[in-house]
Amino acid sequence: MAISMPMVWSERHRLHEPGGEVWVGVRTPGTELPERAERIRRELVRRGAPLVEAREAPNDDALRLHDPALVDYLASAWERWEASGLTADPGQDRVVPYLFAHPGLLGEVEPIEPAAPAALAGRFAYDTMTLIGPGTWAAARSALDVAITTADLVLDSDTAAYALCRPPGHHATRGAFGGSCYLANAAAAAARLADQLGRVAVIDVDAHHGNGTQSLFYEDPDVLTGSVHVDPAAGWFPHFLGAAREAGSGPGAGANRNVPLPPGTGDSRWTEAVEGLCRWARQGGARGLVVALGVDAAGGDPESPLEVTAEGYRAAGRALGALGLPTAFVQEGGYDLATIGPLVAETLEGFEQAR
Ligand code: SP5
Ligand code: ZN
Repeated sequence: MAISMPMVWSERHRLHEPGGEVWVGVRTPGTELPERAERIRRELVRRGAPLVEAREAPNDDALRLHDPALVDYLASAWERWEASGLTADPGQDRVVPYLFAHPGLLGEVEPIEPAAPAALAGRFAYDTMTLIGPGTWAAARSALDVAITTADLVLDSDTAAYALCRPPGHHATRGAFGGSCYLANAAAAAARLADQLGRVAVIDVDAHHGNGTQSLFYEDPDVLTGSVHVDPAAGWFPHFLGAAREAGSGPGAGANRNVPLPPGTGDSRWTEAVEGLCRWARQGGARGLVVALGVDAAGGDPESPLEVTAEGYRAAGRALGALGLPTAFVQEGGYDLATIGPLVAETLEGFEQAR
């Protein structure tokens, strides 16, 4: 077997070195490492995928889904942090939020623009784990270039392409970042496809609920958003969102679908859930597809308790391919360095097998 769809990437992903994550107040090593993308690239090249360098997309295209305040913040967060002296005293070499502009704190009051960089971080970050370092902005911005270049290749070729995005994006919302995500890569690809194709679907197979993608299109009937994930209510990120009852609202009512699965779920129930989302997207009239391709549902991944195998990912690829739609794959999570490349490759091969 070989992979014929192009893989789009940017070496600028390497500029993002999260430097771990602050989890329950403790700086832990973290798993969203630069090596992830290198492993995937090597494996797909080995299987024949043509490598394409991302083109720089204009900011107006790339950033249109986000609040300009979030964009301005992310672009300047590291410089503000460094200038504040926090790197020396108390000696924190990444941007970490200090308190949060929680709705329970603010009520109806418009918050002050705080002078303290650690306070400002808590206006835009919704967790403590998603750290910002010197190259984070450049890398996050390049991941959007990768996603948009991929969508353009799909539109030009009418077939499929793969976006090797890093950092990932499906947890980023219009105005906030978290879950190792800063900017919404898959959503940007979906918006690009929807511009040309009308109604499109995002099917998110990452082990975690795609809360950012969901929220960006929650009221939009023309971007169907479906996600299969480990049940957040059972103790998994993002904890507060991802229930089956979240179905979209207003004109988007019915255009969001969540399939939470119990910890320990393996191939058969997981691939059935993916197939169900495929049927839902077809019945909903999707003319294009974005696959938010996290491979952290694999057994052995350190960030999720799902037990999907390489054969499960291949089966998911076949189901997605059988839809016959112009398709952009966008990389999300997947943290087991030994298997991340093969798992992505199996999915893409299954997809091409079914075309
Ligand atoms: C894109 C993506 O997959 N984001 C997932 C982020 C979930 N991170 C939650 C991390 C929770 C703390 N991890 C501790 C691991 C201890 N083994
Ligand atoms: Zn994930």
